[in-house]
Amino acid sequence: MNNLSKASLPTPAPRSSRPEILAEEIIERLTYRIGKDAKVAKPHDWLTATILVIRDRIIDKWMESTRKTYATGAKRVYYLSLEFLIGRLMRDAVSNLGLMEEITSALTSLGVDINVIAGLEADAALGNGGLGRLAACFMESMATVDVPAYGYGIRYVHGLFRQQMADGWQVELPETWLAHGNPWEFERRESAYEIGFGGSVEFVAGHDDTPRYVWKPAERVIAAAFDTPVVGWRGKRVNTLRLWAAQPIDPILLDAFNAGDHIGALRESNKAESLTRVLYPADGTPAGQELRLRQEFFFSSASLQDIIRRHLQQYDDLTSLPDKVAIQLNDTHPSVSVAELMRLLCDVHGFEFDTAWDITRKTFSYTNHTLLPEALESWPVPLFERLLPRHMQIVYAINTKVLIEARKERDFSDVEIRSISMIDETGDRRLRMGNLAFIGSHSINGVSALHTDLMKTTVFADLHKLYPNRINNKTNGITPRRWLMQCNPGLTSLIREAIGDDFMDDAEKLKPLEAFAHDSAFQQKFAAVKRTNKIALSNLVAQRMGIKLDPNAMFDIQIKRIHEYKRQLLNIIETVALYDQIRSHPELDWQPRVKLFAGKAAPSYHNAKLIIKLINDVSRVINNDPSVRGLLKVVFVPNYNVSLAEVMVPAADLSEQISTAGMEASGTGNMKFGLNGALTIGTLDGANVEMLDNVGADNIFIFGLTAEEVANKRNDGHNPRALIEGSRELAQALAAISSGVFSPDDRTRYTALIEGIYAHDWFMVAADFDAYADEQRLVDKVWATPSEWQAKTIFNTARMGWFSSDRTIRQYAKEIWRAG
Ligand code: B1H
Repeated sequence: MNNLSKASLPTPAPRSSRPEILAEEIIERLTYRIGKDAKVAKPHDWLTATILVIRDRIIDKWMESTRKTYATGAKRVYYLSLEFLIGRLMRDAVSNLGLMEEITSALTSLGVDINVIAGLEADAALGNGGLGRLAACFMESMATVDVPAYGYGIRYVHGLFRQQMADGWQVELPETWLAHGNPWEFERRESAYEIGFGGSVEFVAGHDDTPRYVWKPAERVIAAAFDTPVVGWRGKRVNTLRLWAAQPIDPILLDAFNAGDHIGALRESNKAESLTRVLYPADGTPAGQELRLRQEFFFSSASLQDIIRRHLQQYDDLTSLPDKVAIQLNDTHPSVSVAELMRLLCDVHGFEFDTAWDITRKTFSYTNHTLLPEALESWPVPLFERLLPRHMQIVYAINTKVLIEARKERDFSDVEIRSISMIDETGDRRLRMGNLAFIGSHSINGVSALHTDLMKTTVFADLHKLYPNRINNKTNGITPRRWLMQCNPGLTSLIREAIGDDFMDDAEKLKPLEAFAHDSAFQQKFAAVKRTNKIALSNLVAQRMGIKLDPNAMFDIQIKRIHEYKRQLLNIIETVALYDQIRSHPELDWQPRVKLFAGKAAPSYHNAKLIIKLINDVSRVINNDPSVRGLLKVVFVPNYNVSLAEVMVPAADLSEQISTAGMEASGTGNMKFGLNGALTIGTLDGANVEMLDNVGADNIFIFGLTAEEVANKRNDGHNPRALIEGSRELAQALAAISSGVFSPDDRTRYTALIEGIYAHDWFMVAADFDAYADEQRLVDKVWATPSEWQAKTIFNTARMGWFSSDRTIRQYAKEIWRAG
């Protein structure tokens, strides 16, 4: 078709937002797309039909956004992440389009309750925890602040496992978010790329005699694109989340099939598809298996091929890549991209090594999310070389360049050279993905001020010395649309009544709420909203677990992945100590509390799973002990996910952010709670430090060792046994747990876990116990004076606006991407 006839194509009429029209369209989709008569349609059919109608409203803006990026020649940002923890999308899309009232009334006119169908939408759990949820918040904020951006990831058929409890133990079940289809996505059959693995590298003399290397992979699969539109606030811009699915080159080997080998005929096909079948549930401890490296390369290569194709289509020349493209690596998971871009530039597009290297470094930037040594990815060199022989060569070539520069020009010592090398030689040779990402990027950022400082003095100390201008900080944020406006409509209305709507476009405009902190009428309204949210959570707990909660009690919540450094163990030990005190001093004025926990443990993480069992064991004993008189309850809510967080966060009075200082890179749950008016009890770790700066020392409960003190203690020797013997409450709680008071069916179940605290206390549970317990009693004291508690609560909501991911994204755009 020529352009003339294209220009005269009819354009679709703009979509109406009148409820009558919306209702008509929902019926139309139900009938003609889903093939269901409204009279017999199931709730799921209504959900799909409604999403299809909403999707149409998004498409117009989507195309408009794409056209604008082309027309203005704007720089595009590509966010490469192995995880996008999206959750449900319907409420997000409707609310960002400003159609909540219209859609609700359209559905009501059809006899459908929007809350019922919204609750049926599958939770897209293509991520483990904070890192994946951050990527999802960033996608929404990039659309909101009008940055032309694409998210690239994997379309896992099975997201993070469903967690069930069997006798208090975690059991993992497969998650099937695509079971009812996915009405949000568009399969782009035209955007498919070949991805190779294995094989060999051949050397060919180019036409002008320059050496050329050609990778001849032994295996190949197809990467097929699935696009989901991401709508920004007020529908300003719609960006694309492009997820790759692996497909076989030959769907079936017909010869084998016809010869009677029906299984063998599908072997290749199954193997290809298994590549993107499941998300690794590692979180913090890298999976380390070949399939994971294959996933990393698969999505990196597909994304880069797509980026290059789009760039060449518009600009014709890859020299301008860094001016028009910024690629952000979300942790090291996509860092093989550095070598893959080098390969594409040199081997496919004919660039000289040095020119390609210059383009590469100017294009990439890398975000580090953890300092835990066991969490830093590295691959055995033989594995990497077998799977990606050409990339291995490129890595060695880059390493040579960097090490020679360090040695010859900068006179680095052997020790320093060893630590900047991409090859770790301390044991079996391994490729350090963090060093590859660092060396291949012009910007390396941490995710909180403290974490960034620690990066400079720990893992990346020597690389920082070599490249002193590259490390910078971008403190994490959360989207206030999902984490205030959508999850807490009651609080949102109350704030609008008090200070107007400005905060809805700029979360830092929550500040004027400060003026109401001591206003007792406003305090009461604020408390009433919290109470309503607590009742909603109580109903959920009653329905799912049959446990009755008192909404007048303090809801003290710790929700996050189960990890020793996050110290759910400290929380539950303190709970046991409190239980002992309540029973021995019934005459004291105890404040009723509900301790709520939720979170998943990596399936292979023994101690994390044991901690879940311990929480459930303690819960059973305390909840059934009449001498507690309802003053204390302990609840572990199963299957924590984004949707559950949306109910728990607005219902919290107290937020537990108690990681061992220096170990939580940022945390983002801490921000969600603060924004919704929970008070934080926490250590000086991650973004808690900046929360303290923002909300003020009077409005947060900080306790425990600092990161520096933890490091000193670990270096100088820490004697937990002596410490425990000096702390009566701690010693008794530990003895009770260790001796089987909570596990009469297996009295030694927790002996080894507790012995770890006596023996080395790596996570400083004993070291911080007294400070934590004392701080908890201070929390009780403040809680006992509701006007005091309420004032602090309001200050938290008023002062958390800085933690909007819009602020974070603006900083990335200005200081790293130079885009938007
Ligand atoms: C964070 C991870 C992570 N840091 C490895 N690192 C993974 C590491 O599957 N893996 O191999 C998965 C995830 N996740 C978190 O990132 C930090 O612990 C949080 O403190 C931080 O808030 C979050 C977002 O920056």
